[in-house]
Amino acid sequence: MPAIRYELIKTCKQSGARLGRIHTPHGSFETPVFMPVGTQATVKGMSPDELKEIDAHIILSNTYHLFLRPGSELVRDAGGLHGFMNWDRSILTDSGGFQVFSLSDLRDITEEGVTFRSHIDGSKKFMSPEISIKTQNDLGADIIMAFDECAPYPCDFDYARKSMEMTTRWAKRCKQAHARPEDQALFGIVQGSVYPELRKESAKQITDLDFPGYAVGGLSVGEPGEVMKEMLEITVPLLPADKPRYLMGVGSPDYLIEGVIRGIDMFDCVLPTRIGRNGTVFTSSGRIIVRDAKYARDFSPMDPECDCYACRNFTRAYIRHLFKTGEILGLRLATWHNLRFLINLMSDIRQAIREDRLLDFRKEFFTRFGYPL
Ligand code: PRF
Ligand code: ZN
Repeated sequence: MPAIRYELIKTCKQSGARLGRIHTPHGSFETPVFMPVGTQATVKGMSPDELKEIDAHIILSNTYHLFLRPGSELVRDAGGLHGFMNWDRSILTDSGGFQVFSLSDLRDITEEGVTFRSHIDGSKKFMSPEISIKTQNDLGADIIMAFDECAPYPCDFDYARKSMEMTTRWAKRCKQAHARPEDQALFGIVQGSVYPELRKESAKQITDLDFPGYAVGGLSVGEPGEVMKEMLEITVPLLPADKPRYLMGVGSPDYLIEGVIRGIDMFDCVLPTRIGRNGTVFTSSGRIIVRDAKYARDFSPMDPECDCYACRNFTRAYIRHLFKTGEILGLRLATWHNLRFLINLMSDIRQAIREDRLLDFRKEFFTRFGYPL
């Protein structure tokens, strides 16, 4: 038995977007889905019960961070990530193939793997496809990711080609090293930077390896939005229709919608939690900085149209006060609301797919939110 099953429920007649359902050993959820990020085995500021209250069904955690601290054997002995953090729904772990490039310094990349310095204490560490998979087997997430190289942007063609080809060889090694295929689904990752022919070649090489799901990596790393959309249009049609497709590191409302329209089923991003902690929140008419002086006497909720605990119970004026006084509850409420906002958005997107009107939905949402059409 494979670890997960993807069920394609329908495609939107207006946009081609997919409505589906993923079944994992820890439950099932509808797609397109947004996965809140819990880097350190916790979604910052949110308890597992609170995550359930906002209807989160799958969260993401990071191999890189847990490998450095507390170490994967400790997590394994605590009952895996599920037991350690007391989250009994689905989990996906990223492989470290992005964080090792974005967070650590003094990286030395070879065919064997990556030598880097820990961002915590500066000590020298080594990560390879085999070590990433062993670590992810210990962590025990339902979905695990191949160890890839996310090429920087910009990046010349020659570097991007060599990097993409090495990512394919690493993906093969990941598949070989995977010790729990029956209860953990290993996803392959397409790379190729912003070069159409490399994207196509990568999609071919990675799908030839036959993974139970595929991610599009290497995007949302600083390239123009038009380029990201073009890369999705080239890549996604080359991925098999009977497997889930995951766009890594995307979570702004406009790109969630654009990604879904181009056939993506899964997303993750630190954006809602990160901006929430510094006092920026999504509303149905765009982002606001609730810390701003102009909200000092605003006794309306963060978003009058939102059904979350924070919006049902507290005002902008109060939440601003919590931020100004450095109270913990401020970041918690802003985080709570931002996550609920994106989870509601995905639910609205799924409803629009059901009713074959996702392009109309995009137009309405962009107009209300203040994005250019
Ligand atoms: N690879 C991995 N994780 C990622 C990315 C990637 O390319 C990205 C790129 N946006 C985010 N997270 N393994
Ligand atoms: Zn809210």
